[in-house]
Amino acid sequence: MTYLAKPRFHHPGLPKNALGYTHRDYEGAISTLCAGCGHDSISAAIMEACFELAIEPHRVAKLSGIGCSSKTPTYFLGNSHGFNSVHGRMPSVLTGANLANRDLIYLGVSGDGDSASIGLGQFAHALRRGVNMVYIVENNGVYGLTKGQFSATADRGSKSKRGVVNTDNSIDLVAMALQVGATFVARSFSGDKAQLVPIIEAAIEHKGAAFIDVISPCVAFNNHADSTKSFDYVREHNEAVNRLDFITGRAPIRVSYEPGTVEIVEQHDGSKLALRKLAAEYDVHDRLAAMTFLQSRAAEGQIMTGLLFVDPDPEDLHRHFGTVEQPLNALGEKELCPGSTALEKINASLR
Ligand SMILES: Cc1ncc(C[n+]2csc(CCOP(=O)(O)OP(=O)(O)O)c2C)c(N)n1
Ligand code: SF4
Ligand SMILES: [Mg+2]
Repeated sequence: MTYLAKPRFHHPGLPKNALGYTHRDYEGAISTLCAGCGHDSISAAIMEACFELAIEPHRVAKLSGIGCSSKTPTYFLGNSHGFNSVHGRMPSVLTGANLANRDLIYLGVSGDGDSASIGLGQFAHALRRGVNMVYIVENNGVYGLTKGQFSATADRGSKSKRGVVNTDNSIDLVAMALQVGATFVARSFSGDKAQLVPIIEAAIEHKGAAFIDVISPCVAFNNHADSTKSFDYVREHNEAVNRLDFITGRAPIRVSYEPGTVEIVEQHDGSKLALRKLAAEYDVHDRLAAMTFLQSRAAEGQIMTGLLFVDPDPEDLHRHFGTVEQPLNALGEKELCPGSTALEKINASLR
C-alpha cells in the first residue's frame, strides 16, 4: 500500500551497479495492484533495466495516463521525475516535456485502454513525430481499473469473464507503430523477463520513438480460459522472432551463441544489439516485410514477440526541428529573445 513506507534498511551485501546503487535505489512505493497482475512484472523489468544500465534516477522522467498500468510509475524509480496526466493524454504531455528538456530519458507508461481507445490519436502522432522516448503499453485487452470492459486491443471472438463475446475488430498497436514510422518496435510478455529486460534497455538507448507492446494479463478480469490475453493463452501462442542481448558501448561483446547465428546491430550511440534469429525469414530492418509477416502470423493466431523492427540511425523530433543541443529550459533570456531588430526582420519577411 502506498501509505505503508518501505523499510529503508537493506542487506549490506546487495549487488551494486557502476554507480554504486543497489536495486533498492530504483524502487518506488509498495504496489497496490492485484497480486499476480502482469503490470508489476513490467515494473520489475523497468527497474532491472535501469539498474543494469546504471542510470541516474534523476535523469528519468516517467509519464503516464490513467489506468492500473498508468498507476505503475508510482511503484518504480521513486527518485525520478513523474507526471500522471489525463486519460489518453500522456503522449502530448511527454512531447512537451521532451521539447523543453531534451536531456532526460522519457518513459511513457500506458495501457491498452489509455493508448488504443481514448488515446489512439495521441499514440499515433507521438510515434509519427519521432519523439525520443520509450513508450510502453501494458496490454491486457481490458480496462482493468474500471472493472474489465473490453478495450480496443481485445481480439474479436474472445470472451469476457462473464461470457460476453467481443464482436469488434481489434487494433494491433504494433502494426500501427510500424505503419506510422516508429523507429524501434517490439512486443514482449510480462511473464518473460529474460526477453523484456534487454528490450527495455535497448529502447532506452535508442534515440528516437521506441514502442514496446507488452502483453500483461489482468488476473482479476481477463485471465480465464476464453481470453486471448491470459497467461496460459500467451504462453501457448507466443513465438519469438529473435532473442536480444543488449551491450553498452563500453562493454566488450560477450555472447554465448554459435558464430554466425548472431547479428550485431550497432546503434548510433555505440551501443550494440546482439540478435539471435529464431525465425529464419524475419528481417528486423525491413519495415514492410515485418508488417506482412506479423499480420500473417496473427491471422494464424500466433503472438509474435521480440525486437520486431529497428532503425539503427533514427531521427528524432529535435533533429526535425533543428533545435539547439542545449535544453531549451536551460537557455537564458539572451538566447531566447533575439531582440526587436530580429523580430522586425521576421515580421517583414512575412508581409
Ligand atoms: C476522460 C476519462 N474517461 C474515462 C475514464 C475512466 N477510466 C479510467 S481508467 C480507464 C481504462 C483503463 O484501461 P487501460 O488503459 O487498459 O489500463 P488498465 O487498467 O487495464 O491497466 C477508464 C476508461 C477516465 N478516467 N477519464
Ligand atoms: S484489475 Fe487487472 S490490471 Fe488492474 S491491478 Fe488488478 S489484475 Fe492488474
Ligand atoms: Mg488495459
